[in-house]
Amino acid sequence: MKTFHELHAANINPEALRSEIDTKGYALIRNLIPQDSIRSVLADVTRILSTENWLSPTADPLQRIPQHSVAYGDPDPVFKRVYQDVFNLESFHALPHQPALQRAMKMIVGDQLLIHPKPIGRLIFPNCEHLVVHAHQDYEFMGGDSEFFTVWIPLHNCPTDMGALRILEGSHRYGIQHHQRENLHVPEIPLDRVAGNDWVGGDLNAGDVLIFHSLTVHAASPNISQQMRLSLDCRFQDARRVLNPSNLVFAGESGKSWEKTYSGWKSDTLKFYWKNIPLTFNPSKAEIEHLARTAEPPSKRARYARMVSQLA
Ligand SMILES: O=C(O)CCC(=O)C(=O)O
Repeated sequence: MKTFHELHAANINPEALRSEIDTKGYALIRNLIPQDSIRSVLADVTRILSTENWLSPTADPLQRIPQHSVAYGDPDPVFKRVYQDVFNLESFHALPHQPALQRAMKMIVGDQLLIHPKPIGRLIFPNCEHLVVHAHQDYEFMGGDSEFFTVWIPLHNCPTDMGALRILEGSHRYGIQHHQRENLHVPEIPLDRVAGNDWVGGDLNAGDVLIFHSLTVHAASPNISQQMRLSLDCRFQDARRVLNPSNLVFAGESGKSWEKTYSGWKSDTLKFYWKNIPLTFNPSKAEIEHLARTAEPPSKRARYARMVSQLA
């Protein structure tokens, strides 16, 4: 695998960043986020994993050594419960708003930056082939306007063999690629059909960020180390571009809500921050209201009804 081309935080500027993403589909910025911001999220997440007995009691939780024979992943109900505690962390939501990251993202999308409010945390046990995320484009999952960007942030030094993300360079230039769903698995692009140049990868360290276009094909490397890989990925766009409103709400049946998420937070600053930004939705509120009355089967109507009530 070819090694990532890298930029250094001290030298970034809008032209360099945009040219990197236009030509390669990604930009790797080394040392962008201060170590203490990353470490506080890592400490909060590993505290939860430790309390849940996922981590070895004889090692420092920050080392992320799994308790013997424990390995969970989505959609296991135990995983979902613990993941919810991680998702509810105030520090987890604050990380995408970190000032140096916001500055870099404004260089790419402009001053009217919208930070999507639902970052995803990855709690990846080692040596679990079935939990490895395969090749896909984020646009397939997020919808809206394809001009959005994902930022992948490791919460610790993450060598390739600990499951770091890899990128198919130049793949954003081939438009929307065909995703296939095998059995009940998440849709993925079959490797014999994927369009792009070389796969690129390498070690990603605490403080580094890997930014890529919504159409850039990417995949996780298998975690063949002895430690869990913990990372966060979040999405950014120009607030004037359309947004799929499912990126703001909890449309599923889980009973998640922003009120529950916020219940233990100390500060109000980031609560519902997007409600103060004028946004254009696709599908629109009127279309979702219509779907809440007409969609088939009834489970879809219920899903749209939950969206309507949360967008009110
Ligand atoms: O971290 C992973 O395992 C997958 C991340 C990913 O697919 C993404 O950031 O879109």
